[in-house]
Amino acid sequence: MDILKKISVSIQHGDDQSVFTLTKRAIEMNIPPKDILDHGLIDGMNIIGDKFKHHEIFLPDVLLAARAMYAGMDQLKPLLVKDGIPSMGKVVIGPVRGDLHDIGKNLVGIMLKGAGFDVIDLGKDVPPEKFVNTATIEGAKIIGMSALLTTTMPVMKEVITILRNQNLTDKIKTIIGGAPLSKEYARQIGADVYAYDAANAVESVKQLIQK
Ligand code: B1M
Repeated sequence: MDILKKISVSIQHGDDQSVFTLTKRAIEMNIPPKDILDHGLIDGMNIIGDKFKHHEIFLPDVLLAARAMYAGMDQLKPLLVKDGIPSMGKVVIGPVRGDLHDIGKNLVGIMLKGAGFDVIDLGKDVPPEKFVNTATIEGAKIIGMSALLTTTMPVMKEVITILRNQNLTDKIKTIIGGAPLSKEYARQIGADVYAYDAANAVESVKQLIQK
């Protein structure tokens, strides 16, 4: 079994120690960090998601997989973030109110930092006003919101409504992401852009910041 497959399987077993050791080894083998992420860690997490959906595993298994995911991500982080490059601008990010899924958002944050953006990470379960207030106070031009639950998706529209009511939509652009979202949903709620993964989020933010 190749090492990326082994990482994926260890994520599925929730074995954080193996994920740590295998990720370290993959880095030493000079496998590109993006490949370790996509074909190892994220692959494992996607399989966990499918099994959970079909009731083959339960919530504690998902929690263990998430912990194992961080054992790998923490090692990749310094490789994806380059220090000392001039700031491309500020981006406020977080999962919306009611949403505790932060792995994808953290990846987006890591990749944005790597591309030279100042990332203001609001953690998780972020109330709509907090996105707008922080962006205003910090002079951020972009608000990035994530939602992994169909029940939390509508909170994104609340943020956009606040921006509209305060006439801020020209100054502050919005990007949304997360597994249940789509380009069509972004259009429906008036978000400026939808990004399907972390690399696409970086490209989209670069384009938005130039507008
Ligand atoms: Co939950 N969960 N979960 N979960 N969980 C999902 C989302 C689910 C699809 C699983 C399933 O049924 N197949 C399902 C949602 C169903 C739905 O709404 N239709 C679900 C459920 C039901 C729940 C609970 C309600 C379960 C319960 O309590 N009964 C509960 C809700 C908690 C809450 O938020 N209030 C819950 C809890 C949890 C854990 C805490 C155990 C854990 C989260 C741990 C953590 O994040 N620290 C967890 C996990 C891990 C998952 C799955 C398995 C994996 C999510 C993940 O991290 N993926 C997930 C199944 C799935 O998504 N397939 C599931 C890896 C990550 C890299 O991908 O987050 O999609 P993702 O991010 C991607 C892109 O989407 C994009 O880029 C990222 C990198 O490529 N992206 C952005 C993400 N954010 C972006 C922002 C951007 C741009 C792009 O711009 C700002």
